[in-house]
Amino acid sequence: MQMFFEDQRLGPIAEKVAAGKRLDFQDGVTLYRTSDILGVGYLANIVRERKNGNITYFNVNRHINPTDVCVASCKLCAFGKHKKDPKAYTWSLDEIWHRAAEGWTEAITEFHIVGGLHPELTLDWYCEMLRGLKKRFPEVHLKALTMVEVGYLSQRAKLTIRETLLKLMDAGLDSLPGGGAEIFNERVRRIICDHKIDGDQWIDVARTAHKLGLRSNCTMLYGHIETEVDRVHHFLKLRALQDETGGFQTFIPLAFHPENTALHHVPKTSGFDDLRAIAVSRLMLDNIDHIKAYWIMMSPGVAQIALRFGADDIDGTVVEEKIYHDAGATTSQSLRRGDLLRLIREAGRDPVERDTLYHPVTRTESAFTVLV
Ligand code: V47
Repeated sequence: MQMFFEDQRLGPIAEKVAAGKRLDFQDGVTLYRTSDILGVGYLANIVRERKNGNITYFNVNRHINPTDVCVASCKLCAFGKHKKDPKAYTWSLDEIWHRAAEGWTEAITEFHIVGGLHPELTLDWYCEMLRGLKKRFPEVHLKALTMVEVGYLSQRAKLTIRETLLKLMDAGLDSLPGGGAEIFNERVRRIICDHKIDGDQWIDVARTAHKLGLRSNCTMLYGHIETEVDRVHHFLKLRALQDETGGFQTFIPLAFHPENTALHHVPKTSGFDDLRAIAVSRLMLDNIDHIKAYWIMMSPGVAQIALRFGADDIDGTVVEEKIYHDAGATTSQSLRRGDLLRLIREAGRDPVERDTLYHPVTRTESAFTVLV
């Protein structure tokens, strides 16, 4: 491949990309350290178009956060509250089912349900919540509970991860979101989220879920106290599990938002950091089909540019978002389907509405059907 890069070190990486060869640890570090962001983006775009052509996926979803009460007190988080905090909330099951119905007008295909580690809500309570949602909204996919929540529920119910997941699946769980992975490096993890399951346990929960046939997403939280080396190791761990199970659908790089957290002195990530996170993940995670530019986190404007830097998914309508807005996000809480279509088309990509498992969704005037 005849390419000229501002940074000569990208030449050998470009050769590998052209030949479809796997990049190694050192390549990842080089991609993070070069200032040739256009070169990195160019290479990531080659892989993105090879995997997903000109398509950009989006979905019509609604986030539901049943409680912000959390025993973990992670330094990285502004959402979790102590149960005695006057600002803390926990919705009743009726409230959750009622809120799920708000936003129904746009024919939602996915509920994305995550929350704090509540010391009193039981596994049976979560099962009832899922059962109630499935009964009321049988066509809606329930993408619920991070690996961290599953780990906590299993510990409290004194069940194995497998038994816990089987109960949740029986109640209606369809897949798992990618949160809680943060950074697998234990030194960093002990500082930013020391009461959560460790990195190996996160991987174990994901492995167990995938072996039961559940698909999940995966994430990496960047822009706090981690190094570029920690980030590349994080990618390699996710890539190794994906080689084993093939259960990850989408990777979502998550930029740390410092406001109202114990790490409020850390500067916010820049546009350069956010585009690079998309591009390097696209290049390193060669066995994960999709890279998501989560517009809530990086703003619709930067997410749109990310569609030319490796991302092929822009997330969805969201409707109500708490985790990033508690930590100072200034983006809106929701976008309409038409806004997502416009953003994607303006970036020169072809929008495809998907369900959670990446089947295209077609809409008629009154209803919608999922094409397999
Ligand atoms: O698990 C918490 C992170 C995650 C902060 O799977 C923070 O499709 C930045 O996982 N600054 C939740 N990040 C979000 C998440 C997600 C989002 C969109 C789509 C999907 C998906 C998953 O947000 C948490 C944690 O890793 N987080 N606090 C913060 N202050």
